[in-house]
Amino acid sequence: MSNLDQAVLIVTMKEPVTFPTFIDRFCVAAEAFHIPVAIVFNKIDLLADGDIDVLESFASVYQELEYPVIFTSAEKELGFDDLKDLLMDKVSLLSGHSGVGKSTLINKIDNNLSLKTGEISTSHQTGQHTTTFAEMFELEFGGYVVDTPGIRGFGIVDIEREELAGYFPEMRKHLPDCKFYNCLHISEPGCAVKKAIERGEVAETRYNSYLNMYHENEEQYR
Ligand SMILES: Nc1nc2c(ncn2[C@@H]2O[C@H](COP(=O)(O)OP(=O)(O)OP(=O)(O)O)[C@@H](O)[C@H]2O)c(=O)[nH]1
Ligand SMILES: [Mg+2]
Ligand SMILES: [Zn+2]
Repeated sequence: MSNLDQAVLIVTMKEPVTFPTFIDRFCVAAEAFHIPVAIVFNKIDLLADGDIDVLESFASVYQELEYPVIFTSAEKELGFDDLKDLLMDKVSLLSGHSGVGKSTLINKIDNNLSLKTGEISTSHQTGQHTTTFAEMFELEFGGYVVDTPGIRGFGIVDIEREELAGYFPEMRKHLPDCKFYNCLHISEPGCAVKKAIERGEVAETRYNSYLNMYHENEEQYR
């Protein structure tokens, strides 16, 4: 087996909902392991025009971070050229919550494959954990994908509080400018990360994810 070239996170705004914090946790974990991340927004057929605008502005945060971002609908077969370009001749791990359409996307971009897929539960609008173990498949157009079971949530990521901001690339570049070398970017004076947020160079949603992970780690140390 070859090494992994990239981790492709499949996310959906609806059925099921993928929250920004989840995306950022995934990005941080991948940064920690030095695995390149790409983000696929699937099920765009479920979105009304207004939702598409919201999605595009949300997705631009990740595009600015230079993560490849693509938009797909497995249902309507949209964005497949971009998806094939992303996966071609690479070894990719496909990841994301249950029900976002990981297995369906693989089936649809390679007609030789017929992985098991499952309906979304109508009561909870979530997937039903159809894929139960990770498995690698060769793609007819070149490359390999690893289909994986849906991630329920991340446990505590094993990163020291002092190092956490370093795994957010847009925060990382401001760290040398914080007044205190041990700044945690919470309420310290002269914090360069906070200033970057005010200038719009660090997205609020990303900083919220930082805080969320920071506080979770803090509880762990108590
Ligand atoms: N409307 C719509 N439905 C989709 C799309 N992609 C997948 N689905 C549906 O979503 C449901 C779940 O798809 P799966 O491919 O089983 O999802 P999964 O991510 O592999 O889920 P797990 O194996 O449980 O982790 C199925 O009913 C698919 O038909 C899409 O782009 N649009
Ligand atoms: Mg699956
Ligand atoms: Zn700071």
